[in-house]
Amino acid sequence: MGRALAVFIWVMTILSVWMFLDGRWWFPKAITEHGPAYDQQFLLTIIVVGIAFAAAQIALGYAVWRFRDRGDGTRAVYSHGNNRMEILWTAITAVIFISVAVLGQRVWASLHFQPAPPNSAQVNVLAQQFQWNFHYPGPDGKFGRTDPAKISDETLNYMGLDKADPAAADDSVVATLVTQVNRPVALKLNARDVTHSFWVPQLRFKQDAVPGLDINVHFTPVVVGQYEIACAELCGQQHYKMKSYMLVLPEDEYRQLTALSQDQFQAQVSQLLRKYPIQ
Ligand SMILES: [Cu+2]
Repeated sequence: MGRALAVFIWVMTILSVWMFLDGRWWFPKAITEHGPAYDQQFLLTIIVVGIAFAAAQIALGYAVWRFRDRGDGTRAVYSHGNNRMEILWTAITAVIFISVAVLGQRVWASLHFQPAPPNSAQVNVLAQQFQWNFHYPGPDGKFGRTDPAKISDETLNYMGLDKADPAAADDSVVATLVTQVNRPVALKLNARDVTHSFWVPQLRFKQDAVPGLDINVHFTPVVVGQYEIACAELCGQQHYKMKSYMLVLPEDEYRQLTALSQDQFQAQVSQLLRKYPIQ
């Protein structure tokens, strides 16, 4: 029995490691400027914990095999451990994991602690149960005033845009995030009701949208296409339906689109969503 258990542990270990090495169930391709840095950091982490995992499981299988019940009635010997060994391997583990964390923090900070580049396209995002609203400033480049009191789902004014403000006249609010390839985009995320989380797997980050908080995040998409946006925070009964799309467009298509006013903008977005297959 002991031998069978040891072999089972070793086989499971080999299968688990193989699942990662095979690459069949890996992430979708990263499509941002900082994506490769994230992937590199992730790879380093998984190699370190993978080695620790494999070593621990092989040792566990060995202990099960070596100290199995041999049916000869020998009594077990109890050990109270070895303090020197305990201190040594705790210290080694701490050094490895703190180093990985410090390295990872550098990659994370390059996205979250740096302000968006000055040529960024600004998009204001308001999440609600259960949809994403993306607000574009229109050809004048100025966002119209918004007022929570003016929010009305019946009149499709999801952002609470104040129509009395002249800057609001050319604004568009749609359910699709539109970006331009190789141009940084700055999102200002907020939420109307509960906490949601903006997530496009290809962007390699998730960011919470919290009611009453303006959270800024920026990235530079580098591959044209259509990508799925999910809400990564369990936000209510229909959380699973809170799905949208992100378009990364070539410069000419992007310029053409952002010069349009709301109705045409919406129509053009629908057309582009049909044009680009979901990646
Ligand atoms: Cu949500």
